[in-house]
Amino acid sequence: MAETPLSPAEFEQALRDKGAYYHIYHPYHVAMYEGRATREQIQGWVANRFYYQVNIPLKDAAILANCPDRDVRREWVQRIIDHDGAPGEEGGIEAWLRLGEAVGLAREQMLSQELVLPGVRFAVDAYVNFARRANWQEAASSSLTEMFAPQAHKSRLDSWPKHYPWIEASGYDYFRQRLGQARRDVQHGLRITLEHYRSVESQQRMLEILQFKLDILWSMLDAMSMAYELKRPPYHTVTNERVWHKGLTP
Ligand code: AHQ
Repeated sequence: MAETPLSPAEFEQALRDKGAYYHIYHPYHVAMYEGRATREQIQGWVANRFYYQVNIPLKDAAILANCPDRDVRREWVQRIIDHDGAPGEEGGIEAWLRLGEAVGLAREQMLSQELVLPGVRFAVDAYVNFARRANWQEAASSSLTEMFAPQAHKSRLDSWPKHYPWIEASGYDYFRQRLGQARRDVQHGLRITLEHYRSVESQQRMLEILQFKLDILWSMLDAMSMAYELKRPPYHTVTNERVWHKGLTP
């Protein structure tokens, strides 16, 4: 371990270097980008990522609940509004539902979460539960995988229309609106992070936290690979039915 802490610029670079493990390099994501994904694999990705999207506001509300700093809260709260939509506005979750319809999924099927794979649910729940029990700075900094997200959204906007003409163009609104929101959110997340982690130990811990979040994103695609590429959804040796649990929310 280094003897002296990294400077803010060095620490930011160390965080950005973690981009090498971002989920855009996962074979499932590469197949979607290169036009090799089937309709079922695209639909599976949209239906499973919906569970991630509807949990982002819960994750951000957990951060707000643990954060005593009004100035941080008044900026962080925008993330919930972006996803849930201000009164009279659509918001990201609704835009994701439209992405679902654009790839041929019914709203009710998305909202029912019947397609959400156990591995995806466990990964997303791990993120929300981390945000509930970690201190607000650590939970806030775990959002910084979004440093790499604009590249992901842009790659979909660049490649999907030409590879998947069957997807209605209206479905792409979410990726377009998220481009600007992600860049703004990363600026705030970075300010909090570069301010908070000043010691060698805490900087090492932040790199672990970022790897934890990268693992969440990678594991979600691993579960989808098993189900939609390898044709080995949970219990496939026992039944063709979807028998896995749909969440234990009280
Ligand atoms: O659409 C995404 C989103 O709203 C968020 C919020 C943020 C967070 O708080 O952790 N992370 C995130 C991400 C979104 N999209 C992912 C993608 O690949 O489409 C990327 C993901 C992230 O990098 O964490």
